[in-house]
Amino acid sequence: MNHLSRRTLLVGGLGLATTGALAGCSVTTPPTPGTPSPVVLPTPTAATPTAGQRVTTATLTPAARTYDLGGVTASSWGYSDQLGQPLFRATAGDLVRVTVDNRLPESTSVHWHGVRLANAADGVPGITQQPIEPGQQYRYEFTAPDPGTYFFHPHSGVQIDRGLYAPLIIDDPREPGAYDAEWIVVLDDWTDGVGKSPDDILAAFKAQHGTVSSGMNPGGMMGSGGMGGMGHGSMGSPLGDAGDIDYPHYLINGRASTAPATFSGKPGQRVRMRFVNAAADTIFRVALGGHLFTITHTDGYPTKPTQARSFYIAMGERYDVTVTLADGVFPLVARPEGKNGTAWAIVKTGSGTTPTPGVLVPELDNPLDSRQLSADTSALLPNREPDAVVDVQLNGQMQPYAWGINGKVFGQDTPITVKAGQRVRLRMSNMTMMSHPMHLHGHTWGLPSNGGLRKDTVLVMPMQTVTADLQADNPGVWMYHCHNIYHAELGMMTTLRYN
Ligand SMILES: [Cu+2]
Repeated sequence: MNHLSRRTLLVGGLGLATTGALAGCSVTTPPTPGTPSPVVLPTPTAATPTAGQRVTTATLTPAARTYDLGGVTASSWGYSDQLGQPLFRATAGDLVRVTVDNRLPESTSVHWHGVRLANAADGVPGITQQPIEPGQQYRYEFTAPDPGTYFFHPHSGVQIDRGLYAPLIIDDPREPGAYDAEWIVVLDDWTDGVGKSPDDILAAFKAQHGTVSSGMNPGGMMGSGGMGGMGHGSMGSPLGDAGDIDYPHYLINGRASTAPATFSGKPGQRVRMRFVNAAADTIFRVALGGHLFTITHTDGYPTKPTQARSFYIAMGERYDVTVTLADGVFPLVARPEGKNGTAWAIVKTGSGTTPTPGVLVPELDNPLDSRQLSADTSALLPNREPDAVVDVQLNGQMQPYAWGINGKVFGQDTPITVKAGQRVRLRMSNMTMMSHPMHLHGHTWGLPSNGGLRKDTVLVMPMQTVTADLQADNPGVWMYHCHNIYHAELGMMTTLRYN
């Protein structure tokens, strides 16, 4: 999606329909010709709208699709013929009803990343549902309680490293709307259909899978091109090793650097930019040449407005910023940390020379990370001392490639068990030389060291400890894992559970 005004987004089709509770209907993607009629599964998450509750419906059709990344054609899997679409948009309090019609050759699932939904709709096969098998339909139903910028993706293997992701925007019915336009900017790292497939990369990692030790270990880097491209400078980056894989392409809104997306605006316009990092293994630093960002939200929740020339965004994180557009043509750059290449787009408000991908963007120096943010008072968890403190160690290393939590891989892990109603303090200590974006489903932490900043995905840097408080008010079995999908699949996952 290129430039779309807020109004265009609100009324635009994009496979989404909002209706009254009694008149629900959905806009479906036409079925792929030649495929059999799907089996419709019962809906374990069926919910009845409460009086006056709006119902927002959509159908997602994960299928094999071909994408033009900009002169580069990639056969992959996605939800739409437009990579990184369809945008799903609802209003806080809506009952969301999404039918997933699986046309993939393998089973799938959809996880609604960051949404504080009922556990049964969380989209984790083997934990909250059966996998959606090829040819089956599955319906997710949940109330989306909190406004913000989210996204959705499978929780099945390394499918997120294909084209299976799209933004999920929950609008605030009381949105102050102090902006003139809105741009959604989705970042990704890309190899599928042009380099090694995500499954091949995972298999190569597994082939050298070792034992997770619970001590400190050095990191390293693996290239996806030949699995041998070692050694990128992590020197000087506070993130240490930020990712393991050199991707052939880095994308903004589905476009490689050869044919960047263009955002068109007017000088003086105030734009809200909603950034989503849908990458599997890449942390980006983001800047808009010649401009200053005001960060207003992270992971959906408002922050104290904070100015930044650039910022880090890890896998699974979201940042909303506002920017006042200058007059001219500017590069919007997302540079993969510790890797070669760049994702970029063009912001055009007037005449000027179109920049090139190699353009120097001084704003990229010294980026902000979430440790420099604090919560807006409207976003604070009620002030309360923790009832329980849980210490979590993040372990692993590159050689042999192994990642785990508390010295265990997922499957051999000991779940984190808490009690309903507790205020739980997680202390996550990273014993490795890599950065791990740790994500908890169904909850949003408050970070006491950041004035209570709300996050559902927090980057834990090498040898650092992050303290994160949660209110146990959403019972179920909730995944807690690294959002580097290869780390997660190799074992860096566990669950937090209570009834
Ligand atoms: Cu990790």
